[in-house]
Amino acid sequence: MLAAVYAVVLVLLLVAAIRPRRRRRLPPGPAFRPEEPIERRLTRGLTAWAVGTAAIVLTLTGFSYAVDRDILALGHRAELTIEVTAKQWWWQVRYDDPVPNRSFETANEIRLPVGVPVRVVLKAQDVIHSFWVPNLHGKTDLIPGRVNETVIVADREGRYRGQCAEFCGFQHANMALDVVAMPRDQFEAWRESQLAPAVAPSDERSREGQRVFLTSACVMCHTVRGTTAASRVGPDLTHVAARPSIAAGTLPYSKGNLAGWIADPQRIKPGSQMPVVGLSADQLQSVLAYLDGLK
Ligand code: HEC
Ligand SMILES: [Cu+2]
Repeated sequence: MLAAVYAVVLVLLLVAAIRPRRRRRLPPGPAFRPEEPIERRLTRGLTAWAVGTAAIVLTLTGFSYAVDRDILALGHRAELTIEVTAKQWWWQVRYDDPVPNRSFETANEIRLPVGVPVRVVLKAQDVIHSFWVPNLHGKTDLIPGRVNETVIVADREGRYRGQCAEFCGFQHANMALDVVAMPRDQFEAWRESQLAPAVAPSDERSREGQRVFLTSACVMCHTVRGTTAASRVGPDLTHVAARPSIAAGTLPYSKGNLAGWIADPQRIKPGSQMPVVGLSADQLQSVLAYLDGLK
């Protein structure tokens, strides 16, 4: 429709550009008043023009209203609510459930069942961020002290990349989000696995790693459900080894990348809110064995 309007405007412009040449053939001399028939034609033409313009604007308003209603209705059909809290520079993701002990938290990843509308509640802890998964929806800001909402539906299975779309400081570019749309049953299985507390370490090395984790600075900032670690400064690590990436999409998940991150987060993401914790090489290996088991 807009293309048609554009084409009509261009044609009229062209006509206006060509016409004066014809006019030159008229007898010279000033015309104080157009003759009666010309005047009547002009009036009729202008009236038609005004009515046409009004009709087009009203039609477009109608379309816009219908689409907005559809989007709103989508929100009422939402079966799932996810609360996303943006922080410098990572995403805290909470899956809410009417039954409180069926809620859980993860970080930097959102999993959704395909074709199901999901309500996303957006908050920010420090500065303004913007939630943006280009293939799923438009940008919505996350503003400290305010709660915004958006509804997303993934029509096709697959992985979508999200990215903070509002400059939020030094590591703004390293604030990405993995969105994974999966079939309903796979999603439910994932949800059950996330609800479970962390698996207990099974060998000597990981047990030592857990001991180091729970007695060093890590415990001041991270949660591992099922242990005494229950701080919420950094991401929940209960199932960290099952995530596609670490540090908000900065590195794909692997034991090697995890080692690099824990040994020196400031080299990988300068300015990030995780400090270098002085661990010996042996302690680092144990912590790695422990975290890599948190599937
Ligand atoms: C002062 C708080 C603090 C301390 C202490 C701390 N962390 Fe972190 N940690 C964070 C924050 C904040 C992030 C998120 C950083 C980012 O992505 O910008 C993080 C991220 C991580 C991640 C990546 C998680 C993910 O899903 O992206 C791992 C793994 C991790 N920390 C392990 C540890 C370990 C092991 C220790 C102890 C040796 C530790 N942290 C100590 C605050 C802390
Ligand atoms: Cu941000």
